[in-house]
This record gives sequence, structure tokens and C-alpha cells, in this order.
Amino acid sequence: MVQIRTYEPFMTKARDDRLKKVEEAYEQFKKDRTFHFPTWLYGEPLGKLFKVEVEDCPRFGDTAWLEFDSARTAFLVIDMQIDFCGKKGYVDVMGYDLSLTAAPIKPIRACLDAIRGTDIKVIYTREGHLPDLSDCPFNKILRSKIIGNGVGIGDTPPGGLGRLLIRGERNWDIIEELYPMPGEYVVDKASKGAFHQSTMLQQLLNIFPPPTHLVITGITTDVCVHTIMREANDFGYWCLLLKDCTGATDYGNYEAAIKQIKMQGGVFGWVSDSKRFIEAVKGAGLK
Ligand code: C5J
Repeated sequence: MVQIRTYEPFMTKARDDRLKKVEEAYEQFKKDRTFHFPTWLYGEPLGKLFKVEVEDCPRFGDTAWLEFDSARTAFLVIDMQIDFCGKKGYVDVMGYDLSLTAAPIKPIRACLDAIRGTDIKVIYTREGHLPDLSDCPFNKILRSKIIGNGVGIGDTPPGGLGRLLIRGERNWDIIEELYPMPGEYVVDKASKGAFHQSTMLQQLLNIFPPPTHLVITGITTDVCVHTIMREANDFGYWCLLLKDCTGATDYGNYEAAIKQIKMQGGVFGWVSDSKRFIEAVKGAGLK
């Protein structure tokens, strides 16, 4: 008889090694309710370790902690552009309440003030298309034109700052209050996610040391933030969303998006807020 599964013993060894690490981390979690930074996987910490309290983990009403190595942490600020939270931008033209998408500006700013000058990396994203729209799906443009009553992606609204969601236009850029500082990263994407039509993955891999843990902020919770968090989670990044540092065009969607993350013990990662994150960073004495 032909032996076709000769690779099985190798797989068994790898599986047993991996499950042993899971067992150890599980036993540790039962003692201190902490998802420790896995040094066996990434190596010894290169910065300082800090722990952020996370909510409703593993079940609603429970509390746990997620541990970070500051040198391997990236703080993501997603799409805080005039187009998504400012007057005469894309979201404004669609008729949504700007106070919902502008709500995270102050908490994000407070986090940035706490981490600038530490070894935590800051990465911004911007959603936008090439001026000739060659990177924008036809159906995306059409739908935007219909919801915008004739003013869609690539058009300039009456009295507007420029063409909606087009790279280089003033409305496409990041708002003044959160403008990137020299040395911070900016990733342009022609998509809701950031791991497909952008250089995000390559840029993350080119940072030394490469980030393993992502703190996620920005807008909108149910669209770009969720898509990016889901993508990053699938790549194995440890993702923490700060719930007051995000907002959606609809409050119900915001709440549902946060709840979805917490399901199944944290199906896309963990949820905390700016206060608990800043407390943890300050407590670790990173500056
Ligand atoms: C949307 C985004 N909502 N940044 N983009 O179209 O979430």
C-alpha cells in the first residue's frame, strides 16, 4: 500500500509544540487574567511592557488585561480626514451628522500627546483615489453619486474644498487637529481595508522592530476601522480598539461594531478606551 501521509509525524510535532504554548498561556491567564506578550513567539521585549485593561473579555461583564511591548506597538489613526469628519467633505455631502465622526478627535489627540516621544510608532491611513479615478470601482462612484444627490466621489460640492475622496485635495487630507508629525507613517489606500490596495503590510514589516500589537483608532467604526481590524487580526496582529477614539455615521452601527469585536472571547481583538490606554502608557514611564 502506498503511504501518502508521510508528513503527518512532522505536523504532529509542530502541533504539540504550539498547543504546549497555548496551554501555558491559558494557565497563566487563569492566574492573572492577562494576555501576556509572547516572548517565545516574538523574542524578549525591546521596549517596556505595559498592560491595558480590556472590557467584556472573555465574556460580557468580565475584565482582562492585554500586555504590550512598547517597541513593538503601533498606534493606528484611521482616515481622520476632512472627507469623513469635516464640513463639505464626503460624509457631510451624504448628509450624516458630523458630530458622530468628529467625536473621537479629542480622545485621539490625548493618546497622541501621551505616546509621542515614546517608542510607540504612529501610523495614519487616508482613504482616497487617483485623480483619474482609475483605482476606484465603478459601483463605488455610482453609489456615492446617488446618495450625494448628484455629488459623488470625484465631484466638488458647491462651495466645497475640492473633489471628494481624491488624493491631493484639501478635503482628502488629515484634519489639522491630528495632523501627522515628522517621522510618523502615512499609508494611502484606495479601499476600506488597508492590507490590499495599499502599502500597509510592507510598511509594517519594514519598521524595526516590526509591530506585533496594534492600537486602533479613527473613523468610521463600522466601515474602515472594522475592515482594517478584521484584516490585521487575520494576519495575526494583536488588535486593541479604543472605543472613544472611533465613531460611525450611525450611532447604532457604532455600538454594534464594538459588540461584534467582543463576541467569541474577542473575535477580532480587544476593546478598551483612551483613559485606560493613557493610564497604562503613563504608568510604564515610557518618556
Ligand atoms: C467610509 C471609512 N465610511 N473611512 N470610509 O466610507 O470608514
